[in-house]
Amino acid sequence: MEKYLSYSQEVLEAKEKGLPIVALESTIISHGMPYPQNVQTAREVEQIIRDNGAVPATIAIIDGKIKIGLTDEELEMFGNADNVAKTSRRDLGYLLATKKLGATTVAATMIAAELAGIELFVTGGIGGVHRGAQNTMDISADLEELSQTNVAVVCAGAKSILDIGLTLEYLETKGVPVVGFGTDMLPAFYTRESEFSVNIRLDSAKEVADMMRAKWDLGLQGGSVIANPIPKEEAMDASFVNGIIETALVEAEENGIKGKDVTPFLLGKVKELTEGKSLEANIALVKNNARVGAAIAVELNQNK
Ligand code: PSU
Ligand code: MN
Repeated sequence: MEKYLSYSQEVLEAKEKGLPIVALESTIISHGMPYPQNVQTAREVEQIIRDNGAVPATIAIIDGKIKIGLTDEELEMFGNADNVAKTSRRDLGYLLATKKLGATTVAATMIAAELAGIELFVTGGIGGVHRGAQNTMDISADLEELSQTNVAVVCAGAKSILDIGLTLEYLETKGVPVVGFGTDMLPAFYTRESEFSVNIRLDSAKEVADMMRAKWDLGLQGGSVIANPIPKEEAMDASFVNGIIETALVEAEENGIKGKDVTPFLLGKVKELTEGKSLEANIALVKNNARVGAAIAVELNQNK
């Protein structure tokens, strides 16, 4: 793997010392948030992870290597450059071979984290089954990855640009545990609740780590969705944000947006139509996930 993996100094030292490590994705930086809030958030999230006893490893594809841990200049580059490819499972080989810049999605970050021996990954939102997927077949590769790659993913639930019910059905079929962290209801990213309940509720980092360890000890492949609700003060009004999402979906349809461009288009539209309120919520929930994720990584390091 040395041919393809390259660690930052900080992550390398953490590995040598056996410290808990938290993986972070780079698509959220390059395609999920605008500049400069993307870079600032990425830095703050890394610091929150350090402050909570773990070591951050932001993952991206640079110059034929999967980088595990980015320098400050690299973070800046990913936040600012326009030649960065959104990278999922299918793209990894191509981008490494051609030495292009790639920002890793949840799926690709999970693959990289597993290769690097990292068991926990923090992000904002995962991809899922899109509304209308009965016809479009637009189902994120993130869901397949969750079923086969051994990394626990902390997120703020599934957002209603997706069909949340079908996303849960898909995860159930694939045997992926969906955990409500301190909640009985699946959070819907911008809001603390959706109309869907989870069937596993856990209230502490240790309980999550013990669940993952038992699953992996049994040899059951795959990760889990640890759904952590956005903090109360930052949550958006459900009918307001859902109305805006409906508008964004219509615009995506009218503009013929397809494939990997769908999710970034919808996120951008929602940000525009909420006049930035969705971006504030997004930043707050990622930071909140970083706190919870670091705590779980610490526990996973103890029950190895
Ligand atoms: N949801 C968000 N922000 C994001 C993404 C999803 O709230 O940045 C990104 C993640 O990288 C996720 C990807 O893995 O979008 C899913 O893309 P797709 O739906 O094309 O699989
Ligand atoms: Mn898709």
